[in-house]
Amino acid sequence: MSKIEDVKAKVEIGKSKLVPGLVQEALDEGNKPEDILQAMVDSMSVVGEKFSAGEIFVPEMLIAAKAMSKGVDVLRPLLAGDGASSLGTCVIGTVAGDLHDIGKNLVAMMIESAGFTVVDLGVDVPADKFVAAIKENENVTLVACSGLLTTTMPALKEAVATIKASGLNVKVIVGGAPVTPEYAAEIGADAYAPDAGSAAVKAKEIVA
Ligand code: B1M
Repeated sequence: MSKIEDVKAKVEIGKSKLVPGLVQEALDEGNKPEDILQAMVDSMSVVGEKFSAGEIFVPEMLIAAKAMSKGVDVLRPLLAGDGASSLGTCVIGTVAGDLHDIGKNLVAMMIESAGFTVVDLGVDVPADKFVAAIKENENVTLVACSGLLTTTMPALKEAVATIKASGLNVKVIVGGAPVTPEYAAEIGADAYAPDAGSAAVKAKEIVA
């Protein structure tokens, strides 16, 4: 088994203590950080499929997510760029009722590397907390809202509507597995991105 396959296998079974060392070994073997990250994202897809099939349950999903987060910590300095910020501040969070944060954290990392200062509100963020954060922080140009559940898509809609209704001059980008470009347009977001890399590209475009 290659080191990268080993990382994938250990994330799937939630070996949090082993994953950081294996990620480092995969890097030392010359694997690209992007490829190691993709292997861990693939692990989470397998975990999701097993959950859907009733082969594993919430605790197993949770420990796999923890293992991936530990692996991402090792990659962060290699993926995050120099963080020189000139595009203003991005307020980011996962919408109300939704506790998924791995994708949101990757989006935050890539947006930061694109040149934004990032204020991360975490998960389960009510719509009015996004608005409060825009007011409380300096030079907020962008709000990024993540949603991973079909049941929290209405919360995404409410977040965008509340931010827009506030009249504050910010752009809003949305994304997450159940979100489509059509839904993003329908709820009045300024942009949609399917993954963290394209979220950073779109973020720069809409703020420019
Ligand atoms: Co949950 N979960 N989960 N879960 N979970 C999913 C999402 C699910 C698809 C699993 C499944 O059934 N196959 C399913 C949702 C089904 C649906 O709504 N259609 C699901 C469910 C049902 C649930 C619970 C309801 C289970 C239960 O309790 N019965 C529950 C809900 C809790 C809640 O939020 N209120 C729940 C709980 C959890 C855990 C807490 C145990 C854990 C999350 C831990 C954590 O995040 N710290 C968890 C996990 C780990 C998953 C899976 C397995 C993995 C998610 C993940 O991290 N993926 C997931 C299955 C799957 O995704 N295949 C699943 C890796 C990550 C890199 O991808 O988050 O998609 P993702 O992010 C991508 C893109 O979506 C995009 O870029 C990212 C990277 O490129 N993106 C953006 C994300 N945000 C963006 C924002 C943008 C742009 C792009 O702009 C702002």
